[in-house]
Amino acid sequence: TRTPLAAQACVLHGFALPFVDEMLADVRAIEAASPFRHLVTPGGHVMQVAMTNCGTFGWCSDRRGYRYDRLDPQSGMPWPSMPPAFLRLAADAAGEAGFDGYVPDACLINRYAPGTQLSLHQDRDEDDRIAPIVSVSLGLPATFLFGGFARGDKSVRVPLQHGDVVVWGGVDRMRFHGVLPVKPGVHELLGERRINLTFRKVR
Ligand code: MD3
Ligand code: FE
Repeated sequence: TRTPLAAQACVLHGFALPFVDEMLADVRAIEAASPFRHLVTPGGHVMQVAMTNCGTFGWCSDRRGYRYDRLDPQSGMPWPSMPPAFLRLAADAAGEAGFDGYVPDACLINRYAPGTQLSLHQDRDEDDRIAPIVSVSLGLPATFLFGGFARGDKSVRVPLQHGDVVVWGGVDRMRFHGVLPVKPGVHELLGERRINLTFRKVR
């Protein structure tokens, strides 16, 4: 089933479930080459969310700023390539939401421990500000904050479960969004973790 959030944003409940086993095996291979790490923000804060990437470009943050890079700064090697199952899921989900021909060139993988939150922000480091972002939630549930186009706009709370996919693009691409602190719990496949994959078109 599908829950509309706005004109060009929706939740596809359970859409990723048929892909989960393959995706988790792929995440294990990705983290073996490019481990999850806590990035430092330009302001000098260590991010609560642990991150890694796959695809042509990976999102990075350090004291110099936010950017996309072809190389993992920790290994000096290119980011692991985008697994075929990731590309298939991203394109299928985007198509289901009305965005045909979606080919992402980056996948940011976020790992949340219980208590971890992601404060309200916009995704503005991509050159393409129209192409959809496809987000896949795995493991512990979370409450997602779906806001407006200014930080102070009212936001709605959207519960996200293991296997849910959110797609947002077009006019809704630049909305503020965030994640409330993940509640303590143990997921049967992932244990005390939530993993979120966000597919992006950077260039
Ligand atoms: C709908 N990640 O990595 S994804 C990020 O769960 C990020 O890890 C969050 O925001 C996470 O940049 C949220 C789901 C999502 C994100 C942003 C949206 C859905 C959205 C923006 C507008 C509408
Ligand atoms: Fe974001």
